[in-house]
Amino acid sequence: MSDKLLNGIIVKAFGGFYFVQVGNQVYNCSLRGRLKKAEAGVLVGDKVLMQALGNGEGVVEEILPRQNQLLRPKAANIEQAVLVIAVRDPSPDWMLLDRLLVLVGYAGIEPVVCFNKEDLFTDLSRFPFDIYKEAGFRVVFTGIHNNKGKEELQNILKNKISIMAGPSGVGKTSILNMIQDGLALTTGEISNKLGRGKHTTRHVQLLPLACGGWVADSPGFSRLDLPQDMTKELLASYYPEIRQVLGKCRFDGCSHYKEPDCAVKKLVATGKFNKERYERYIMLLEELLEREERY
Ligand SMILES: Nc1nc2c(ncn2[C@@H]2O[C@H](COP(=O)(O)OP(=O)(O)O)[C@@H](O)[C@H]2O)c(=O)[nH]1
Ligand SMILES: [Mg+2]
Ligand SMILES: [Zn+2]
Repeated sequence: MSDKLLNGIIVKAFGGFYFVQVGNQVYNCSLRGRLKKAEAGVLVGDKVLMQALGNGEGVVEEILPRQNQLLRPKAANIEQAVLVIAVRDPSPDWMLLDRLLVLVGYAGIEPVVCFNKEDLFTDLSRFPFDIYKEAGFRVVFTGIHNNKGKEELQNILKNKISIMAGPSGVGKTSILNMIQDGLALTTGEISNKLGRGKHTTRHVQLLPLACGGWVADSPGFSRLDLPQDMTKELLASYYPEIRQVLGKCRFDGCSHYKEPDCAVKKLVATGKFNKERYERYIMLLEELLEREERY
């Protein structure tokens, strides 16, 4: 037993126990009493100070300030979200992708667009997949049967705390298996403690990567609301296509919808902002406008 506090990160929370990783070791910790009353709770991803008690056990003494906090799934300090969409089976839900890009931007998390099941591409043309890269997003194509994009994704995940997100069936869990030789804790005691085998994605857990960093799987979902305090200015700010012509519309508060002389609509007309993606922007905007009317 030592009085020295260790810096760690909560990689899993389960049944009142908190699994804290310090270097290559994971401690099974309880919380110091006053932390149990903390309003937002203690979350996976929280950086903590802990006291080791021996036997691989410990006590979490302090939660360090959070960089951000996610509600669904519940996690803290997520830096990057890998938004996974299958090129086929299930067919791409572009509305969901655009919505996720907005939600991730709102949460202050860096998005990465991952088009999986690359082997199922039939069309040689990658349109409309390429419009995301052209818009300025980081895009990776993956395929689990030929390790397509494996190294690229490992590099993207390196030294960051990331989460996989996207509808179910697109291959989020398969992709994690593909990159698992990059997962640090694949054998031995620690991985048993983390219960990787049984891990169904209801509880978030951070899987440590051999190259440094962590990645969390997450359950699939199909419907997410825009946050209550989202504004039309904020919404527009998550579109790199709109950002590039910011301030060039005739009206200052232009929502790039029904206003005349709109620089964004000019981009759409000249094909520089994909028309379908613009139309999905309008759907999200209308969602916000309807909400304003209701209150
Ligand atoms: N053809 C093909 N199938 C894949 C690929 N990735 C995943 N799958 C399959 O898609 C199905 C759903 O995968 P899963 O990882 O469970 O998706 P999740 O719900 O997003 O976690 C499984 O049958 C996988 O074998 C891929 O790159 N190519
Ligand atoms: Mg899964
Ligand atoms: Zn405009």
